Amino acid sequence: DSNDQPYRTAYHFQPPKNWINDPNGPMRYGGLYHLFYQYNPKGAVWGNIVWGHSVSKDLVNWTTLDPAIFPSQPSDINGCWSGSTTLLPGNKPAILYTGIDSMKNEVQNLAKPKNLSDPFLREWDKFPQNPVMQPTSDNKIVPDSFRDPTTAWLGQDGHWRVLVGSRRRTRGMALLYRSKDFVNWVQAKHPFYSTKDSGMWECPDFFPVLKNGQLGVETSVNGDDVRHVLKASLKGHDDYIIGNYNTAKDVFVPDKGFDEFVLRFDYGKYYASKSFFDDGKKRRVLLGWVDESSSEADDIKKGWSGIIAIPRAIWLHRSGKQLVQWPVMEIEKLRANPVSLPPQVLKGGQLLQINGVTATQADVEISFEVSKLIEAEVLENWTDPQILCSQKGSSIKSELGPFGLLVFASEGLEEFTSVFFRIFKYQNKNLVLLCSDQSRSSLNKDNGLTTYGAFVDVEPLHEQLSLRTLTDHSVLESFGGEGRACITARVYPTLAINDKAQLYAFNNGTADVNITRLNVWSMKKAQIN
Ligand code: DQQ
Repeated sequence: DSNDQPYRTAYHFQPPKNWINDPNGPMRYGGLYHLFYQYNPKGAVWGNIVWGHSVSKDLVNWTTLDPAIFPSQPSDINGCWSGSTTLLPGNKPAILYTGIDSMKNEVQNLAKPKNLSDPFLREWDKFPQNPVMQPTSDNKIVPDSFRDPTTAWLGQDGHWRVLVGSRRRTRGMALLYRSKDFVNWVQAKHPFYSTKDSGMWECPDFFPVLKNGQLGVETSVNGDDVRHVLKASLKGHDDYIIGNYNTAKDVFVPDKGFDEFVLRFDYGKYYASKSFFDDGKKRRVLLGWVDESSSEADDIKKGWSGIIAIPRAIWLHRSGKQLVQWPVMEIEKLRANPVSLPPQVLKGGQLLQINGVTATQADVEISFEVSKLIEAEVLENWTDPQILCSQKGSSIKSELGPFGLLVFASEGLEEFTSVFFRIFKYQNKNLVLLCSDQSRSSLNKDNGLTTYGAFVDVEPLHEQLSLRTLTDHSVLESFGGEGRACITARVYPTLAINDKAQLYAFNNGTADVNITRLNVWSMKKAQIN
């Protein structure tokens, strides 16, 4: 009941109880979405890892099935870690996953559905000769840094390719393997791509995006109308590089000046994500893990840990310089009781309460227009947007900003989480910062209260500043600039829970700003489990 479980989410995916981390092998098969995930059947902390399994018709409502992959062979007896699905010719799914073998080495294993006519694909047969890739005395692979195979793609020669995350000392990399039959895999001579000091690459992902438009393409597609994205999960963040995939040479060529990871899917808490091509709606969908920020003791008390972020459609921004992410449209089915406020001025120092919504479970869209850009605070230099946001929280005034939303706010504002913009002049250009400030989110200081920040590549002279924030009891996902900057955060208010939470728009800057659009919906509970 929600009084005992004020932090349990109402429309974010999580299993009935226990620990989850990485989403694994998402796919659409026979019109049904499958989601597997790193799952501990025995408790709310990481351990005893198996592949949990849930299915959905719409990426919103989910049914939980029995775990699909669990330790049973010498090659996975110490754990069934992350991996992917690939649809083989004839629409036959195959799983590649990392097993922790009896020597505690990381190896890659293959599994196929026992019965293809079971729409739920409940049972999986492991290839008896597993593993299909492993560290040997001559391939120089570090046995504890060889994991998380990607979805495979077909090359020009009709052979399969797959990437596996790895490292050599501190140099992080994706190793390339090729196979004719999906069973015998041969390691390529050179790593597919690597970067200095990035450390172990977890959960790599490699996929094409169309140069134009929002549709997605199947993972093996290449050609003049696509670019390629290489993502790795690095020390708590999912970072990516955009480039071209030269099929003939089998190499990834990043854009000039962008050969390191400078772009990030989400500037908050979001990790080990995985994308898949949805052949129903012809889009690429991204799923990511959102860890708790609470203490382990609190996780054990509530009996669960970890959620999956709302699935996001993902495509290349028309600038070609970054990706755009937007919650899948199906989530809008949960919108109820719309509240719209007319366009209005939000004065410097003003706090505007938005009534009539279930603030703990809401979808909020707000857009701002600023006029006096001349007044923006001049920034001499900066290093990291997160540090800027930490130094300049929601109560630090400047000329233009902070303005945005207070979510999960208690009646006397003892607790609130703020998501806001701040505009700077930097080298004579306008620089837009989006912050998610959790520092005042809870009176319980045992929780992580880290502030997050990102720059949004919008020109506020020509465009409105838009923000969409989804709130769900202990999570907020914010999308700035129509999905050009995303920040996800976890919060555990003690007062602003259930029907006690309030929602506001605020402007703590000295200059007035215009609210051009403000639409809010209470979100219905999804049917999960
Ligand atoms: N989680 C899995 C690994 C992966 C890590 C283990 C990333 O396969 O590298 O649960 O969160």
